Amino acid sequence: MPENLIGKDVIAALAARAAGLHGADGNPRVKQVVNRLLVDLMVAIDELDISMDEFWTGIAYLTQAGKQNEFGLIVPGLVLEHFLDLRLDEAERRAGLTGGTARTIEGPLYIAGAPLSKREARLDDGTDDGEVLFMEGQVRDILGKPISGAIVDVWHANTMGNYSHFDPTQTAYNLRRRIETDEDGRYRFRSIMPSGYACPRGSQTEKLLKAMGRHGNRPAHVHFFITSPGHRKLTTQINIDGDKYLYDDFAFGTRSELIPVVEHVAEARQINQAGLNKPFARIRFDFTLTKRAVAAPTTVVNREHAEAA
Ligand code: MBD
Ligand code: FE
Repeated sequence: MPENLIGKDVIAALAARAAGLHGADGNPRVKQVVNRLLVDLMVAIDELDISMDEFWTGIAYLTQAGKQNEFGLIVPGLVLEHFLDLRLDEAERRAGLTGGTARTIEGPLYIAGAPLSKREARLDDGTDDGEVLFMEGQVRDILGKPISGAIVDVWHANTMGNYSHFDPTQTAYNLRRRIETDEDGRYRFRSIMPSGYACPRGSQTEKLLKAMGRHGNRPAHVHFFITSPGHRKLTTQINIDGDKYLYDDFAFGTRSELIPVVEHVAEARQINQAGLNKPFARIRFDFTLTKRAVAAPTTVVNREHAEAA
């Protein structure tokens, strides 16, 4: 069939009717968004000459993706979560909000309610024989003043690239903690070096990426939410330097400001001092929060988050 079978005016009229634009009832914002998306979709179908089979293949794909709870994975894989970050970055820049630690995507694997402790925590349950990782730093405001009582909510994968809760073989809240900074704004934790995540074999996400000629791997990383009253919530990650996928992240989350130096400590005295009997890794990373501001869109995102049983 030839493309462009339907006039743009006809498409506009159909979308307006389907989105209820002619009535006063319903939610105006939903109507506005649905109308626009319908117009764009019908124009795409018409201009790309999308066949009935192609269309229904797409619907079957999305139906299965929903059943398997994969939209949270498809969104970053199709760069949309990073795109939302870029928009927020630009809105902040225009509002004159600068100087904070770079944000990057939350991803789909956060769960709420991790154990809370003061100043320090151990994240791993001791069952994963990965390289021991000590990470520490300070949370400060943009003037350099330490922020005490900030919450560092940290989560990461194990040496298989899997996250507790989503991986039923791990204990509840393994590699997930909330740490309250001390009087000097400091936090510190012991954990294990994570491995990069890979989209599940046979998943809808993997099928889509394959069809694009892409892979579904992320470099090793550690996620953070940093919160403090009076400051903007920061959602970010650090990436582990040297990872093969450092600049080839399927989720587009890597930012050059978020790749700290990883010290590999092999000196006997330091190993002893750390209470260990083998070499370990150390990362120092400070977070800078900007002040809460009315001029910029909020950084608090209301997303559905599971909680461990
Ligand atoms: C992850 O661990 C992640 O951080 C993202 C963004 C997507 C999939 C898995
Ligand atoms: Fe992750």
